[in-house]
Amino acid sequence: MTFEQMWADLHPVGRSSSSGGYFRQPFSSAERECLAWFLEEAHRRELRVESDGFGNVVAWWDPPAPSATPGVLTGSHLDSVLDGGAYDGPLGVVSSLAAIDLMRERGVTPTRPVGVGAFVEEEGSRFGLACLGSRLATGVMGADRAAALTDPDGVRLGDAWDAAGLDPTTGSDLLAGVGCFVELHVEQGRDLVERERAVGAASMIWPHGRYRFDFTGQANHAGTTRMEDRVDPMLTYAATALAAAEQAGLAGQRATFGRLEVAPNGTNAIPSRVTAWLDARSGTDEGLAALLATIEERAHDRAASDGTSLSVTPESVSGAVAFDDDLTARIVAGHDWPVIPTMAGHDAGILAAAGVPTAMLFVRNPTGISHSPEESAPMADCLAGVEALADTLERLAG
Ligand code: HGY
Ligand code: MN
Ligand code: MN
Repeated sequence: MTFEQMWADLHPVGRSSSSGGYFRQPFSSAERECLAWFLEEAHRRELRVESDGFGNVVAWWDPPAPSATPGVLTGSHLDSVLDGGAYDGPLGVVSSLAAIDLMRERGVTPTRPVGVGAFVEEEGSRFGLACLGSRLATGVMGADRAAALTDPDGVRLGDAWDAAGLDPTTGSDLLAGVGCFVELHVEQGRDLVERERAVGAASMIWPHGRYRFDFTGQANHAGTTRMEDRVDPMLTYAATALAAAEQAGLAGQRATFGRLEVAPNGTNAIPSRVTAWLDARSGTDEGLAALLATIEERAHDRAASDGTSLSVTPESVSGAVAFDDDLTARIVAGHDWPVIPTMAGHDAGILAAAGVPTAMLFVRNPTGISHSPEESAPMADCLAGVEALADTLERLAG
């Protein structure tokens, strides 16, 4: 099964016929189909499959004789954002399987286990918390807190686990035998394009967070309420979104309101409530804290003049992550792969923060577009990524 064949097999799964984007939310039929595909490919390669009570899976290629050295984990995730691209996540999983095939063709025998992982709900597109599977597997998030998370339809994660036949009380042992992690990912910017390189490695992940802004006002008639009599939370939200973009732009940071809920959501009514989620990112932890403080201050100022009220709740905040310098140096030695920062979050960041020596490889994305149906990577660059990953795994486990 070549990379191209595996890619073609996954291509239709969860793909919208109107946008061409992907809807592979955790525990949806599309995401379960991706997982079934993964298990089948693991089986075809006679890999030993381990799973945990949360939905994470690792397929191991074991050395012929048991090894005392902990394994090398690779892989990524199979879920997508809403209407996402084909590459964010699956590229790392498919490339990992193809890299094992390539190593076998090269006659490599592993001296320590090599695992291909698929972490569940990396995007937080259903239950709101990014890197949920890796947070649970590392223990930085407890199963009880996670079980209470709800999706936009009010379904609890605990019930979604039940429906998927998972038992979260069994916890996770998946990372017990992991000595290091290397995640391959499509690049989500144009750094490699500008450097004219097909493959790069990661230096660090920017600090980032998700914050819920609840704006409350007074529902009223859109026609009969004079403009000066309104208590309109939409205006407070709108001014906050503009202030966030302005502030992030001034400081070379990122601020995005990409999700909104409006009550009652009627064309001819002033809303009673607007809930908006801010995704904020910055090069330093202090920068992120300052960005959030400024946005909150501007939001409160505007709320005071609109007569609305506002509360801000952090839903997940991840500090700066520096990848393992020694591991990265070992991987890039002798190659022309630049080492670049990323502003995107990854399971690799969670494992790195939990003390697992971790590195990342990126594959060039010609437009830099990601979290969109337009996300892409040329086949030649994907195959260069497979080779880079096979070289890396061979160096670490050959
Ligand atoms: O949102 C992110 O940064 C990542 O792609 N999950
Ligand atoms: Mn993503
Ligand atoms: Mn990803």
